[in-house]
Amino acid sequence: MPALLAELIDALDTGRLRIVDLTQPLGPDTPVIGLPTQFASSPGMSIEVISRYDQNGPAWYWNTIRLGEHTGTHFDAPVHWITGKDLPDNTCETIPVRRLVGPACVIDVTVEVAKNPDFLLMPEHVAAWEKQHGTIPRGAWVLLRTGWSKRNSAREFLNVLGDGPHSPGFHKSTSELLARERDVTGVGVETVGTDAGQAGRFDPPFPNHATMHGAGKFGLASLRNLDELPPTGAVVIAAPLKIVNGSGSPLRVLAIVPERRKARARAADDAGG
Ligand code: 23J
Ligand code: MN
Repeated sequence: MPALLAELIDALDTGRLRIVDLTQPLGPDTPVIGLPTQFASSPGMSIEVISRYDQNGPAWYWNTIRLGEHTGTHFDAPVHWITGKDLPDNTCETIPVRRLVGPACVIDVTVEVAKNPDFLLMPEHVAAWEKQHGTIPRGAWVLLRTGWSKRNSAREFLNVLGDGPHSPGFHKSTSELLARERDVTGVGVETVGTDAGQAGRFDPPFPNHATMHGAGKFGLASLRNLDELPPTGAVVIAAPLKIVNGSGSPLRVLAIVPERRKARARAADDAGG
């Protein structure tokens, strides 16, 4: 094996690197987005046994699943939005796989979102983050850490009030900055979609979808465990199913994270000179 890959495997074996699962469990209880009633809705997931070591298959167990492409932890391809419909390589099956792996930039707005569930990330927040952590590199996955995935019930997670859902997202100008000036690979969020809950009322509606997908960028929704990632230094692998003409797909999102060295090991090294 090439030394570089051997070192990767050794680092995973010894705990110098760790894999963090950024994925929600996927099942019939997985919450799906609710849209205004004039639009078709996404079905929740259903799962039905084909056979389970029984007369339908004496030695095997398997299921049939049915679900919308945008269910649970999922990927948004550029063709998902009308703004991205004519771009090259805009579907799940045509996206070059190199684009599915990239450095993570994690912007923590947990405190702001705790005070305001309709919080929108502004360019000023990105500027403040970059002052501390450096410029967001081309090809980065920008992950918005809101704490939203700690909302365990569907009711709290979707947070639908009399006037529709309330959850955080991006201001249009921030999506433009990330897509056009930083040339990110995409954005990832802990909420059910990459736009804020109230974004159906924004101009244009769902501006993060419109901007990101119009620029050929991707989305990741319903992520969790972002609090286990450092602001920079992790690598995200987000590979959707290769659905022909697919607009998106449920997927397993993994992050490779450098493990902060235990204080004890560091002290021993320091003592040893
Ligand atoms: C369709 C319409 C609006 C939205 C969405 C889908 C999503 O969030 C999605 O899953 O892409 S906001
Ligand atoms: Mn989606």
